[in-house]
Amino acid sequence: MLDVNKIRADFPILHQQVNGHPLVYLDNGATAQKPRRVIDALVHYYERDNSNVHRGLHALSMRATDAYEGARARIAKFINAADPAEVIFTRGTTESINLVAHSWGHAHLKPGDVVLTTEIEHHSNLIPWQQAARASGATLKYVPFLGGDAEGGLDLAALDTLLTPQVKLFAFTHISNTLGTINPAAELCRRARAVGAVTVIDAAQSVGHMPLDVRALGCDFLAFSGHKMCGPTGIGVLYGRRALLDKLAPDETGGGIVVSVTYEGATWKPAPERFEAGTPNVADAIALGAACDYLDSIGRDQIAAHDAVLAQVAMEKLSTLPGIRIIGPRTGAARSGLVSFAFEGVHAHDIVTFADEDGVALRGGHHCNQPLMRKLGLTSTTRASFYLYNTEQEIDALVATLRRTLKFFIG
Ligand code: 7TS
Repeated sequence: MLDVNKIRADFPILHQQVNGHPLVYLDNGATAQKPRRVIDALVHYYERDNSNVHRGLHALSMRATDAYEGARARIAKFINAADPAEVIFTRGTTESINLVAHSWGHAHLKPGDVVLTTEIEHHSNLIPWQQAARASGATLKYVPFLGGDAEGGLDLAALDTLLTPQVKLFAFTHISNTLGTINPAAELCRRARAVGAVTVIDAAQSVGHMPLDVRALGCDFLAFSGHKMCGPTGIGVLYGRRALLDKLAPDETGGGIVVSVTYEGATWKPAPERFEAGTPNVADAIALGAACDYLDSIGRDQIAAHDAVLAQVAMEKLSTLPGIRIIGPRTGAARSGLVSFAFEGVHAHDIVTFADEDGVALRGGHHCNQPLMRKLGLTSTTRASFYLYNTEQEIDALVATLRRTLKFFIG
């Protein structure tokens, strides 16, 4: 069990009033708040060590380089990568997936090939594959999702026919940011590998919320963002298996990635430098390392259990509201700590605006899942997404504000 009161004390931002009410922050799927340890890491870096990395021989540059490379090693450990060189710093999940789609896609995809993804992806794990398929002449196919009690679960039986030797790459989300579905990622990787496909996992919603081990998952690439796991914005990671990375050309070129340059051309350093052209985001990378320390000091297995309890409590309490449609897997099914819902006749943006008046931060909209929304027969949902510092009392505040909103709109 998490000591939530103690955890809340670590997050300065949580102790404020919004519109005259204590802040109830339930928009963690969009971005998570930052503990003091992460904020301190940023301040420490800029007050003591700020310098460019990999270039200087002076004290500050060496300290900055050590801290930056130390953060890489820390993050490798956090996801159990075999080698820190398998951790490439990017701006976030979106940039990580684009890097694979551009570099890997350009080198490997050709007409007749199939790229497989799923119907429940965030646009960031959808549009890059549409573009890569278009550019190469490959075909993009989708694993459908189920309805009923398993709503939002992938149709694993359909994989039997979809996973053919023509499939060169299978990209799927670990956790859906709209449905809360937790996909059986290790099984998906195993089945993809059996037909020789490369796997890409979008771990944006999972890496800070549950134990994650890239070797146990058996994936080739895995993408995530620092800001959803208590780290800063503007920093993220692409994990790639070393054997694959060393065969890929960089997506972006410039300083820092070369062994030798002539007026005619250039040769690349190995990973990770090959993929980090220009001055990297040193401070945020270091603070992401601090976020790993923080989450491990709490325990991601404990965070996952806490998230799951809050999601179950939220679903039970929300289901007492008249006319609610809760989206995603039902009680007992694999579901993460987020709950999306909709009410006939009340727009999600109105719900979020009313909730804000009561100090409750929610998200309303299509959550960058437009094709999924259409399949669900919706234009938008309201989403409450939980994290380690949320409490059951905050779910009561959520239900209370929703009751007030429903009374206003429906009577
Ligand atoms: N993949 C998933 C599953 C996500 O939830 C998000 C962001 C991304 C990719 C993109 O991450 P970024 O850091 O590169 O932007 N999801 C959300 C959300 O649900 N609400 O705001 C952002």
